Amino acid sequence: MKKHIDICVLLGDQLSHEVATLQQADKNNSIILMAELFDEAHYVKHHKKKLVFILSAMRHFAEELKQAGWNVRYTKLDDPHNTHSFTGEVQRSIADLSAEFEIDTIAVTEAGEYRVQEQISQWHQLTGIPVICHTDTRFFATTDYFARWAEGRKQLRMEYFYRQMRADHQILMDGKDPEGGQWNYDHDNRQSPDKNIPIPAPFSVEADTITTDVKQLVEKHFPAHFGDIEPFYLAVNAEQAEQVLDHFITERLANFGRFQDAMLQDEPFMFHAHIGFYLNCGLLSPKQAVLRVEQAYYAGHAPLNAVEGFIRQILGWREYVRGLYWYKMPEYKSMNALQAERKLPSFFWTGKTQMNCLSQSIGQTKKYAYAHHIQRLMVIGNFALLAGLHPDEVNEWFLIVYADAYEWVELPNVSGMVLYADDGIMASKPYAAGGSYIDRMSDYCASCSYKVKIKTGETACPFNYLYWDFLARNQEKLANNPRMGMMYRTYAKMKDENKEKISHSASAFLSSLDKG
Ligand code: DLZ
Ligand code: SF4
Repeated sequence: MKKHIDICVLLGDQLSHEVATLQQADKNNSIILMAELFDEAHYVKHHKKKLVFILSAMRHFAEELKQAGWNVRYTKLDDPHNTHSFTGEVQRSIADLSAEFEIDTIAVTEAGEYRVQEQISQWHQLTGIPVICHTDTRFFATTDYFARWAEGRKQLRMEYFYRQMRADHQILMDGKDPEGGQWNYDHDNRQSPDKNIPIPAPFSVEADTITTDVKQLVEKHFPAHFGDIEPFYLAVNAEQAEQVLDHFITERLANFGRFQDAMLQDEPFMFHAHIGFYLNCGLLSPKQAVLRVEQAYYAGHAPLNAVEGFIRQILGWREYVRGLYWYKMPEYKSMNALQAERKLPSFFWTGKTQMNCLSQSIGQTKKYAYAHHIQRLMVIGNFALLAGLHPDEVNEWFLIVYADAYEWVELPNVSGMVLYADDGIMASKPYAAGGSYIDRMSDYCASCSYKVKIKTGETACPFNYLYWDFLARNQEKLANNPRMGMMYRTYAKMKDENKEKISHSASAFLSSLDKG
């Protein structure tokens, strides 16, 4: 009689012993399926460093599983039998294993991306074997929790979701009240950078043989993909990812809050945590990260504005965008409320532009597969919004270039927060700004070919005239937004001559973009 087994599929962003598939499985009767797939590497052409990171982390995790006594069936990228899709690998495993085993179920934890969940939903019909799809318990909130919160609300503002999450999970609470009496300390979190405060060196680790092999594999199979493999600085297993979190808590957290929006020339990492890579692929537990940072506050190691700011990112924003993604997909992906149609300028792939803030942010993205939040939002994102770049192009770029990006987190941030393509489902107004905000929060403007104080003409900072031109172009759509009223009144009071100069400068700049 054949032995009964379950096939347990682990996706490349489920690299955690806590993931429900493993928690619910019986080691003696389970075969864990992991596979390196062209489908996943190609559907957008991921940054080379991101590919090295994910494939190396997958290989390290498979080794850990084997050492812990799991039976792992791992398909490498260059295995000649590799079908290169999740569905193909499930079907091939069943064909291979059926001779020896009776396969009772296929178990998996819900996918992060809609595209992959669609594939999972076909497995039962394709194979005839029952599929158990577990809830992803690594998140604080289930998709149902978010749907219950969202149902019947006119607006889905993160702030209210976050308050409910704080209360429900009793994080940073003083009974029924928020710790310190306020929910949000962002007014303390917008200090200009201070060059006299040393920025700690980021985590980095010597590549072991697994990572070295994967680097060669990626170079061989994906030579045309964007980005640099070296320097490879990312943690590739849970132990190293824990070290990155420790390092953040001891060295950076105290300054994280006040310098959250600050940018300095040639300083890609600032006081940020750089743990999104690990939270999003499973190497680090978001629940642990929140608890550790909360403990740091109660132990007196960091001020409340820093701790609350960090916790809002993880317990608030991260959970909220994931909830929103599943609540609004698939329609969310095709939204383009401002009818933005421009193609992505070629400098998004090279960093070669005279605009220093963009050159810095994109150059660092190419080198590190990372840029911090405010570079993504206020520099690159703000430019994409003001220049009217098509949401599909911007979404694809953000998904490709950042090693922490998966569609569930990237799409709402880009279509909702950056581009206002979702017509205000997420943000109460477009996150648009002229050059002076970048100047206040960085030292980029001092080394730029453009002059941030000049408003129009060839030497003017393009953000300045693009900002007003964006408002003028989208007047019909945005003028009635109460949070935009003041800016539209200011625009209305401008002399016609100045409005013409703005329009002329913007047209000249945008047509030069189109010409490449
Ligand atoms: C992002 C990614 C890449 C580049 N490669 C793989 C892979 O080869 N195998 C795999 O299982 N997962 C990979 N991933 C992560 C998946 O894209 C991710 O698990 C899904 O998008 C989640 O829905
Ligand atoms: Fe960016 Fe304008 Fe400053 Fe140049 S002047 S760095 S383009 S904000």
